Formats: sequence, C-alpha cells, structure tokens
Amino acid sequence: MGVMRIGHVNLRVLDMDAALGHYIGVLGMSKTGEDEAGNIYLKAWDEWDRYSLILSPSDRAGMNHIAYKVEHDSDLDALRQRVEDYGIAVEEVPAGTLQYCGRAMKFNLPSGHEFYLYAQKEFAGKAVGVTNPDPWPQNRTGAAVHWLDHALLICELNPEKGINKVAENMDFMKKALDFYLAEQVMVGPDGDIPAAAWMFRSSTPHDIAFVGGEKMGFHHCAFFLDSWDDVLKAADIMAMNKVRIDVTPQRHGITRGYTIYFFDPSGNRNETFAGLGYLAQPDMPVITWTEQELGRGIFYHTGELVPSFTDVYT
Ligand code: M3P
Ligand code: FE
Repeated sequence: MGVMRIGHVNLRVLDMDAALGHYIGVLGMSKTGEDEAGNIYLKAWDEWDRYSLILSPSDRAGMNHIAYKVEHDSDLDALRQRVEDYGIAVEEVPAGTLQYCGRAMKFNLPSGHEFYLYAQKEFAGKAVGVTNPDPWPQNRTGAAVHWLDHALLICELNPEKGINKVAENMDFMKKALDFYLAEQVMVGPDGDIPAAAWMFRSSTPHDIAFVGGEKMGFHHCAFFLDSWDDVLKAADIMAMNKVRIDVTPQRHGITRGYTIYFFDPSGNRNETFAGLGYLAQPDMPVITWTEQELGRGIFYHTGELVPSFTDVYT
C-alpha cells in the first residue's frame, strides 16, 4: 500500500535534561533508546514501534528530518523509482543508519526538508500489550499522549518572486508518494495560490501539512489524545509544569481537531490533536479555505490569526 503513516520526527534540543522533562514528564512519553551521538529515542504508550521521536543535542532548535513508514520493503524500491522519476535524487541508506530501523530511502522534499521512507523499525509493543489489554496504562504519567499524529512544515512562499514550495510539495506528495489532499488554503486576488495543504495516507485528516512562510522550517509536531476532556487536562498539566502555551485549548476549523499549541523548552512547537476530525478517504471532496476565512480555519472560535502563531517557528 506504500506509505502507511508518520514514523518519527528528529528534533534538535538545546538542553537534553529539560527536553526529557518535557517529553517524558509532561507529555508522558517513554525513553526507549539512545546512541553514542547522544540522541535519545522516545515512544508514546499506544505506539508499537520503538520510537516516534528522536531528540538530538544541538545549539539550535528545529527539525533534522521527518520519516514515514511504508508497508512492505518492496515499497521502498517502488517509491524510490517514483521519486527519481519525479526528478528528485534519492540516497539509499543501509539498515541502522536510522537507528533501530532497516534500510531507508533518503531525499529532500521540494521545500528542502529532509525526508526518509523506511519499512522496518524495531518492535517495542504497546504499553497495554495485545492480550486482553486495558484501554490505557495505569502507570501513565503527564498528559499521556497516545501517538505522534502529524507534523506541519513551513515551506517558502513568495508569490512575487514566483516561489511556492507549498504547491511544489503538494504536487510531489500526490504524484510520487500517493498522498491525498484533504484541505487547502487558497490566497491571492483570484484565490488561486495554494498557501497551505493538509495531506493524508491514513484515514485521518492529515499525516503531514505544509504552510507557506518566509523560509523553510518546522512549525509543529502533534500528539494524539482521545477527547476534549483529555485536551483540557493536558493544558492543566502543562500549566502545573510551567510549559509555555502558545494557544490554549480550542478547535481548528481546518481538520476539526481539538488543539493546544505549546513549546518544548528549546522552543520547538508541539500540539495536542484530539478527536477524529473526520474520516478521510481518497474520494473525499477537497475542502478549500479562502484567504478571508483563514482565521476561522485555524482558530474556529475567534476567527483571528495570532501573529506569533504563524511567524514563530524553528
Ligand atoms: C493544524 C492542524 C497553521 C494551521 C495549523 C493547523 C499553522 O496544526 O493540525 O490542523 O496555519
Ligand atoms: Fe497540527
């Protein structure tokens, strides 16, 4: 079936102890590995693969790479061909290059973001097991996020200079990797410039999103929670732990998710994403947001764009 889902993100952090306090203590992830370079590997309780987050020590925040898991090893060769036919160079890296993973295909999205496809990652198992499991683990801590849900990447958009990396990424993801478009934002006097896109391979409204900005970067990665109650409690836990909250709990118009935006101690933005949103299917009509209603698309209740939200990213 090709790409199944988001596999992991690799974020750079300035202070590893502070980062672990955030991702383990506040979000409730578990440490599941480390390597000689000082990278720390983490998973959420309902994930079965060994990790969904790699934290790398660095002196500047941001994302090193993002990786998606394909169903079969043979998908890697098929997709490599498709990506190369599209005109993007692919490097095959041997097993273990991505720690605890099999061979992987590495390339850059048209926007420049480093992207991996892999088929195999060491199995760790869900915290509740698979035999007569409890609905959630009793020993969970913090917000106890269930899994890494999606990431949003900022892509260079400068219509005056004819640069639109959102449009280029949309085209590439669709044609080379068979992603489907769930929602888009169209701007400009004629409403014909794609400025943001939410795309999926699974059945949720997005597995990846692209938003136009001044320069490429990492806007956020989001972790799944079940319900609105869980989102409220997660915000309580963040407040108890003095986490810097960017946007308090509310609803997205786009994707219908229940959200909180907040920062890890290095300034990387995280999100909680709760609710199904809707069942995304390949034949679902694409949802379009106009420039006039963009505020409501992002923050449905106020309908107001918060400048810090769109301008601040790593
Ligand atoms: C989401 C989402 C922006 C919109 C973000 C939307 C950055 O994060 O999960 O639907 O404009
Ligand atoms: Fe999001």
